Amino acid sequence: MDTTLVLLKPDCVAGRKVGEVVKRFEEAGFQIRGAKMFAASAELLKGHYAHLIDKPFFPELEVFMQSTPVVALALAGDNAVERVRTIIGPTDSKKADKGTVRGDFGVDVMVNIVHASDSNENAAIELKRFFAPGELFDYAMGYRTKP
Ligand code: DAT
Ligand code: MG
Repeated sequence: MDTTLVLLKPDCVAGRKVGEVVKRFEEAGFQIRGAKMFAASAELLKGHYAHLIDKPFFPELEVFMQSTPVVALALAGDNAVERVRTIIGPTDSKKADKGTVRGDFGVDVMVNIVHASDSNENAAIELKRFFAPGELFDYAMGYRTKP
């Protein structure tokens, strides 16, 4: 079991797709270990998008990412990084297949509904960036649930 970091971006929140996107992850078998809504600070975004700071689109990305609060999720499952990236589809929503999150709900390369970690190494870094240790849960699942 691995854990990956997902961010539901402002177009997801403003477009009221949070439930639909979380539903897809849960139906794929992922367990939520952490969830929180917050306003992304400029400092946080500079860390999260450090590899993009010099790109011409970075100022616009920063404005977009601060246009509503965002929702961070820590999702656990087998091969979580790769499987979550498959569920969301490629970065450019216009190139994403129907049936993927970005293909169904994204607009373009920036307005693309969701972020997900791209490696286990980055997942560990990003989980630390968005969740304090006490905000990530490991819990038993022994209680009966409806199948
Ligand atoms: P991904 O989110 O699929 O991991 P990435 O790490 O290459 O993609 O880029 C991070 C985010 O930066 C992406 O979700 C949206 C934004 N972005 C990337 N390329 C862009 C571009 N050409 N124009 C505008 N925003 C872009
Ligand atoms: Mg990325």
